[in-house]
Amino acid sequence: MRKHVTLITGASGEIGHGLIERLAADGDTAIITIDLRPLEPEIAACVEQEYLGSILETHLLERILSEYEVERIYHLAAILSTRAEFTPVTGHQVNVEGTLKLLDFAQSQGESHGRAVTFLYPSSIAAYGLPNLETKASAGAVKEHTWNNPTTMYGCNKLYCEHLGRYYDHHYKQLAAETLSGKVDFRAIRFPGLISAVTVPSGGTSDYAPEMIHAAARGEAYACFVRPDTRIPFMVMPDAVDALLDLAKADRSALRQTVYNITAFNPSAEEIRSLVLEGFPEADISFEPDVKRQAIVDSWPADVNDSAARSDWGLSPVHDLQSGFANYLIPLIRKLYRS
Ligand code: AKB
Repeated sequence: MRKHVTLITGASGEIGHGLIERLAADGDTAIITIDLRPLEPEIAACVEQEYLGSILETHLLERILSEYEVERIYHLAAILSTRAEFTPVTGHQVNVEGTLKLLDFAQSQGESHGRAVTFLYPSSIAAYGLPNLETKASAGAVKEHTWNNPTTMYGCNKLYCEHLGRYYDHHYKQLAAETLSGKVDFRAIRFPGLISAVTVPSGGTSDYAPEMIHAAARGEAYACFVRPDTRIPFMVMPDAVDALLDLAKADRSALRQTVYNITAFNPSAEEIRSLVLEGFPEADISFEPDVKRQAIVDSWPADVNDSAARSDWGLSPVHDLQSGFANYLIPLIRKLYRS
């Protein structure tokens, strides 16, 4: 009898950190992880088995297939938008070929145990591409099927993998004599920029918000790489983790889409600076826009319409902008750097 488990790829990253803590606290499932980097010791203590390596290593997935019955996959491993622009082929390998391997792995698991494997896929606002600032201003809160013309390798990868997931779920080997689709229950969230009080991101383009806050708490000067008027959607990490867990638990029959926007607030970079200054009045934050990274953020929507997530599976973030800063970010970040 193979043990039933939840698999998390990219487990050492920002979302993985919060997700493992929450899943372990719920205690409903044993967790196995894959990442190139080892988990922090207190997170590692929450997991059944930690595999060190790349999702591209076939032998790792084969080992897991022989040892465990995977019921749910959170496929978090990815190369983010800024990093992928420096190494687009590696970005494609990890983001697309890696996801294809995981989808195929989920299909094999589903076929071997006869039930669908739930596959949670974090997509991104990077899947959108608005051509200029006038369009961005007039587009307002964009719906999932609009403006799907990403300008980054990462955005292209995310958009394509949403389609790959839909293919495995609904159309896999559609010409075969027997029906093989339906073994992967694919569910994707287009995440906004995420801000965690306990980890700092790397390689993304929405990183200016978390970098600004963490630099202020460390007493370091920060030059923000986008203009003060730059606006994209954001959410604090605990709400992002809740959203993943809520979508994972949702009744399949309630889901009318495979891909859902989510958001909690959409401040300008200047508004983020003001809130950081309320928490850390000594903070030294200036603006030195990087023209090329600015262009990427300008191509992302100022807001997204998440009404489908709210009505289909009850998305309901706890924190708005004020509460996110006052009740989560500022107090926890203060504690992080004081200890
Ligand atoms: C990035 O900046 O690449 C990510 C994202 C918005 O998906 N944080």
